[in-house]
Amino acid sequence: MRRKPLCLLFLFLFIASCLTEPYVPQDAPAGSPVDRHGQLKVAGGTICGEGGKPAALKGMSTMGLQWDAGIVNEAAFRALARDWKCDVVRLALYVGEGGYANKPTLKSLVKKGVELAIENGLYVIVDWHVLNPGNPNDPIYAGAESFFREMAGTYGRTPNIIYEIMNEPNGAVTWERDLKPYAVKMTAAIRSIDPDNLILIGSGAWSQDVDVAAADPVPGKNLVYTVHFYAGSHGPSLRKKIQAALDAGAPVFCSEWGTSRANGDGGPFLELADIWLDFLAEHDIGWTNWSLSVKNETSAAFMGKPEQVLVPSTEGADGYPVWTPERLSRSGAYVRAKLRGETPKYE
Ligand code: IDC
Repeated sequence: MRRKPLCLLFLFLFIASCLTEPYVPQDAPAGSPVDRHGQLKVAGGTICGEGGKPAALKGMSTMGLQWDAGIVNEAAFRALARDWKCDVVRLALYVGEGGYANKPTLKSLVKKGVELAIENGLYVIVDWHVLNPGNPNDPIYAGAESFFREMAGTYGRTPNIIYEIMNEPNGAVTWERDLKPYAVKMTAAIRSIDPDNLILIGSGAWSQDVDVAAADPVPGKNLVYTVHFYAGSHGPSLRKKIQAALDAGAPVFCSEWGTSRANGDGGPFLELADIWLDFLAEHDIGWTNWSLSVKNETSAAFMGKPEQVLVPSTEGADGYPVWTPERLSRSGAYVRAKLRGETPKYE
């Protein structure tokens, strides 16, 4: 008798999961990144578009959505697509530090971000922002599998979505014992629903141990290893690790980098950023820059009060929203120029 309520609960959960509506894919706007590259895949150790040509996607990452939620708005995504010429936006869903574990409603913000990206023909990285604590197997991250199952079930039929299963593992974790088993579990869960969209996989030491991961890869297709750098803190020795990963045949994507030091502040170190971006371009490695934020730190792309900045209100020449130059930090102006293929100002 006692079991009855439990059975009913399971029945209810089963029916509810069957009712999760998949998002109806729509045609990407003509000329948009998704229109041009189509369904991404890994070929010859590189991320490629549907036609088999390398697709080094570039774009911006949000700040932790629990802090700068306001950036997920229609005008901002239009400005990022049209004026900043982004190919991709990364949605940073912190789990700790007041993120998803405390605030499950952030999931609807992620969905809004994914849908705004789709409407603008952008790729979109759903980043499970493992940071504090540093082990993705920590109980605080217990919701990972159901989160990604839901994302894959809802958006897996679109070519836009890219799953990033762990931002930056760190501390006392090893690839073999902690990270690879987690990646095997998560990729299996996603692949049981979405057979082909890219899955980004972090590594130890804040996603710098890309060489370690590449030497003992996760089985499966369209799996990509992430590397993160901050121009004021990381240089030749990290590039050497990336080179080793590439030499081992692993595809690499830089899902987070900043013009600052690794703490998000200091600098900006724009000449050092140039060296990094040239290196990435040489190897067809795409990137998303940290971050779409108004926080008073060098890596933040904007300046001013959140309510002034996060929704760009000025109409661009062709009627589209843009951020006016005084809203951009030195980092923001530099990265926008790089995204547009222009020569940035360094002062
Ligand atoms: C930083 C933010 C900072 C915030 C901090 C909290 O810039 O405002 O107080 O997180 O954890 C990373 C992380 C990314 C960091 C960023 C800069 O992925 O979350 O953001 N960084 O420190 N790895 C290396 C640097």
